[in-house]
Amino acid sequence: MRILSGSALPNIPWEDKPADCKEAIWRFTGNPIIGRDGNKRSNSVFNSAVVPFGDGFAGVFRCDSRSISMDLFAGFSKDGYHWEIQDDPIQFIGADKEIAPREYRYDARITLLEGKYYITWCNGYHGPTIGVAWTEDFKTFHQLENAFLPFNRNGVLFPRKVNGMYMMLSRPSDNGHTPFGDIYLSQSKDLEFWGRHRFVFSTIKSDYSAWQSTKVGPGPAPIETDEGWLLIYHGVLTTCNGFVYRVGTALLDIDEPWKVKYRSKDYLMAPWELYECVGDVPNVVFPCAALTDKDTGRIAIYYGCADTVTGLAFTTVDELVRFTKEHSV
Ligand code: BMA
Repeated sequence: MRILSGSALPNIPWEDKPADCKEAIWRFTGNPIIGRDGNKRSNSVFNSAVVPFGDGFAGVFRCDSRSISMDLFAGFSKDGYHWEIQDDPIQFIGADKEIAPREYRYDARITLLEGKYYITWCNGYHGPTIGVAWTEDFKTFHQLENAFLPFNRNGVLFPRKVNGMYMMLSRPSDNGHTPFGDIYLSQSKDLEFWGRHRFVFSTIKSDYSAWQSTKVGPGPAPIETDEGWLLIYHGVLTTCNGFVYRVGTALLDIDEPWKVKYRSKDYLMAPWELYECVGDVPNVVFPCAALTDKDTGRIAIYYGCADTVTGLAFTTVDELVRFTKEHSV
């Protein structure tokens, strides 16, 4: 199985799978890689996105402040493990004055598309919607129109046009801690006007695959493979103690990515480690970024842990594709 998107990334953060590990995804032994005090005023650093940049890496980080305001901060790393996150939030420029004022910003994804890094995030505008911006240097961020009406979360762009259209996955929601949520795909000719909305997949309302029975939402930018678009997503179960967030995968058709070829019945990753089970919101693993190395098929996943700290985990295209096909719903 081969990764077709992106390029070779010989410096991808990496640890081999431990000999006794039975999982398709294994955690970095030094987790969490970013603690809750990742910048000057942070209460927590989680649900963040990173990409290769220059001879290292850059990212857009969700840092909730000590007044508990949610905002996005640029960060840089030489090795993908050690991050310098700026103390001041990103100032987006160029937005129409109607949508420019900041309400809140969180849970960014980054997609390298036609030579620019596009940031999509949950953007407050009379309720949560999907903000869109681009940067070339992680210094100046140009904000475009919000993609959708409120309420929506978890917008993520595909890394190329498909059939001449830009494509975005998202999860329409409500104005609170949404107790529902299915994944949809929307299309655009210009990254401003979005339409041709297509249903992708929903929750599974039975104990057949209960970990994804309350809501599902797209995670990192889809990875193009020779078996289809590989989507890493989160699935949520409602328990008597609140929501539990786990990780699943799906393979979407290359030319019609709203068509699901395979989708994991069993989760691939769940809150098992203490830093995932204990924090400001317990029992959350929430993937927002995946680095890929085209040459080796290696994948490094960055994920939020218990809405408090940031973790790193490893897998390969072979592991994810095989698991998704062998454990498909
Ligand atoms: C979701 C989002 C995420 C968060 C998760 C668990 O609705 O707000 O940012 O990680 O809830 O609290």
